[in-house]
Amino acid sequence: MITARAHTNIALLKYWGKKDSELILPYNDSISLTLDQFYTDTSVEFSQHLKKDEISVDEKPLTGSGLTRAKRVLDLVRGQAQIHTAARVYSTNHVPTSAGLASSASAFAALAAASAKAAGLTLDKRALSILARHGSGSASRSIFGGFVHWHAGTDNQSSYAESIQSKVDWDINLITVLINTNEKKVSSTNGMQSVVKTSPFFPAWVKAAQADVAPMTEAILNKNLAKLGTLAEENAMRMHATTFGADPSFTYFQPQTLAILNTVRNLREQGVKCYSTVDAGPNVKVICAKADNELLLTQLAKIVGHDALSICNPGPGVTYL
Ligand code: 2P0
Repeated sequence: MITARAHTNIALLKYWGKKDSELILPYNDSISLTLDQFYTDTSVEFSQHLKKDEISVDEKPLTGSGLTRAKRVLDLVRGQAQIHTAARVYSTNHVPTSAGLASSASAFAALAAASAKAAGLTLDKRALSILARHGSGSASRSIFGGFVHWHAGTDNQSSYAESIQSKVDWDINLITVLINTNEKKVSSTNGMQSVVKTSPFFPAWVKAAQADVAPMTEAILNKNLAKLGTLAEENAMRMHATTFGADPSFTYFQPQTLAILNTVRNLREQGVKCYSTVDAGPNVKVICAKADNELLLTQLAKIVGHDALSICNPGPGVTYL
């Protein structure tokens, strides 16, 4: 039995739209920060005693599209290792819903790493990233720690993530602001599909996101929080603009999302280096320096209360336990 641990990540330049939904090839490159604290542990063994794959997540049998995607990853591993045995998979998410973060990135990164090793494969991180991508696009990035760049690529082999800066030795962290834990009405997979098909803003989104890859990489390497945060906030707003333009129009924003975005902008006008990003849901992540955490926690708590806030630091890539 092999166990791997992978952490969640937050995209600073987002993945939003598939050019190929079988291979999960995105339209544009994305850049993320892997977080500490929130992770998934996944154990895998291939056994001749099993008739079919047995997969449980948090002690419940996996079903639906999660099961289809997990089997896709296991089938790829079996193909590469030239084995035909079924697998037993136990996965535990340490991603509290109270943080408002998704667990698919950490889950599929941990599954890719654990299943490859359990099948006797020795894959480098690029190959693991390609494998994880078949489970969930954002999982390709969780193979690596710190700041990570997922190259959109044009085919299976050219669409992978790599490290920009694995050890983050400068002052940047993130405050997660939980607004709603209810399951969202439009999943990311369906949301991006609708936007690709119907939003006239989609091509402009892809162009703007791709144009920001070089400046974002430079901001990271120069440890420039203001530049990084500005680019990340602009990128998030452009991603959400595509949803307003879709037919039918939709949004992940809720009233409190806008209240937090406004507070962050107001504080920035007063000189605090803080920037918002929002994924496919109502929750906000505020990018800031540790030195400003106290002030931000106080101001944000006025809107959502202290229990809705938690601090995340840069975290490591996938490891074996
Ligand atoms: C991201 N998101 O870059 C973007 C920003 C949501 C908004 O990756 O269909 O769960 O499994 O490839 O990876 C969420 O999408 O989508 C996501 P699939 P995934 O983090």
